[in-house]
Amino acid sequence: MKKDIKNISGQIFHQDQETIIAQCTPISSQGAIALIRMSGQDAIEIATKISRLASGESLIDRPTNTINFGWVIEKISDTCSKNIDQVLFLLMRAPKTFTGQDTIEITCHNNQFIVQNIINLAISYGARLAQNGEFTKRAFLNNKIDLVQAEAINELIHSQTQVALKSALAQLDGSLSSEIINIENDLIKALAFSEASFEFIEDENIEFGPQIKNILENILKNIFSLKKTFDAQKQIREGIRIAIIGSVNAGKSSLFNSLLRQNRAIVTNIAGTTRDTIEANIIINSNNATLIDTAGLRETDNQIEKAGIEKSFQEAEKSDIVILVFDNSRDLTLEEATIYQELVNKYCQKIIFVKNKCDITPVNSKLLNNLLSEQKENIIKVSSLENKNLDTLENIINTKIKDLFSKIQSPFLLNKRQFNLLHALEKKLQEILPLISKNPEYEILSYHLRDTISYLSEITGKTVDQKSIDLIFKEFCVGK
Ligand SMILES: Nc1nc2c(ncn2[C@@H]2O[C@H](COP(=O)(O)OP(=O)(O)O)[C@@H](O)[C@H]2O)c(=O)[nH]1
Ligand SMILES: [Mg+2]
Repeated sequence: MKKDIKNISGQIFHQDQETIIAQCTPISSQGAIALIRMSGQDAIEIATKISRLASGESLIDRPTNTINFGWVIEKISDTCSKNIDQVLFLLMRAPKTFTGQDTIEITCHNNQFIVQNIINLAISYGARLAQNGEFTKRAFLNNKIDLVQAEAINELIHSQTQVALKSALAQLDGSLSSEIINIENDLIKALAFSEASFEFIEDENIEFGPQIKNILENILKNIFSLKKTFDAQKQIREGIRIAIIGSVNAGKSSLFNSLLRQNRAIVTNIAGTTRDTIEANIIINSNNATLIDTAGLRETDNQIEKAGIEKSFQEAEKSDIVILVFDNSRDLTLEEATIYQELVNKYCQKIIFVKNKCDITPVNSKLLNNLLSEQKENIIKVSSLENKNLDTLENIINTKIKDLFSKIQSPFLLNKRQFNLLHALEKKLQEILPLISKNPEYEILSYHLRDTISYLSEITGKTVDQKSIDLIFKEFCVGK
């Protein structure tokens, strides 16, 4: 059953009225309670059929926004029923609900048999299982939230770092949306100037071009700074990557193990082959990070293997922080020095320079010292074997993480879709700017400005089409 609904800009969507149901809490054996959510036109009626309230009332007669204690029951005959679980029914009537529809939330005991029984019972009375993100999609279609906010809910669930969490919360509040609305208002202002100029076409003294140009240039500046945060933000949202790079035998794996042991909150260990990389999740300063141990530069037949070089550079590129490890007990070879120099030139900002094996008396390391001559403040001497100075190394890692975070301001962009749309808008504005010459053709200008406004509303979803909406919500988990 579908109903046509209009969104803010008058677009019509086919809204599903069917009653949907899903478990909202994670499906796991841990945790005392589980939450099941049901939304749609028959939600309250279905819940009434599968419920018996302790008060003796019927759920359907209860006022909105009430918590009702009782049982989920399965009717066996007209006179006989069996209890499935003792639960709380949260009853919320449309339109003041998350989805904008009648909603029932059932808090039951967290046992998969109980949860499944309740869901199956509701289905037997006409509900159906919700698809990924379907609750949020309904909230969007009912104008409860815009697309940026809907996407923020998804980000919130998947946030890997504190900063990502904060930013998703800010987006939920509509901070990016309001930024977009500001740009939109400016574009409308530019359009208004352009339209007004039709009327003063004969009047040589009135010139709107510079004003329009000014507005567009300011918008471009705005877009530029929004876009700039995207890369940093993306990596941080997914968690920081810290790669350990260096020659074979420098002590990378030992350092990897020592750092992991110090940070006991190891979640997983994803092992590749010894020739490949090993990754482990660690939590540094309540942020999720991935520590990567690389195979390193290996010399065979007096030549460093190409694969090792490529892999090291690839990892440096992908990572946010690089721990470049040198063996303090030997000098670099000429070939190594050249390769590391290239790495340093390319990724200097990311690198923490580590001289390992400082428990051994150092040799005269001319090439190594030469390479590090400009990094004096950035070099740290450690011993992975004796766990010497690892705390200092961790402090340096923490400072680097803080630096990365401080570069990001809220509101910032959340995903590739938003980034691409802003990029398209930027290109379009850059095309329009040259049109504003001494005597611009205001009709053409107006046409293009209208076009840019439509680009923009795609970010918040005001003009987005049904197919892209379906795609966006598919990324969500069931129950959201
Ligand atoms: N003396 C000393 N030996 C170390 C230290 N770190 C690693 N080693 C030794 O160096 C060798 C290579 O270490 P490994 O961690 O496998 O190096 P990788 O090839 O860079 O991963 C091993 O024999 C380690 O015991 C250190 O800080 N001091
Ligand atoms: Mg190793």
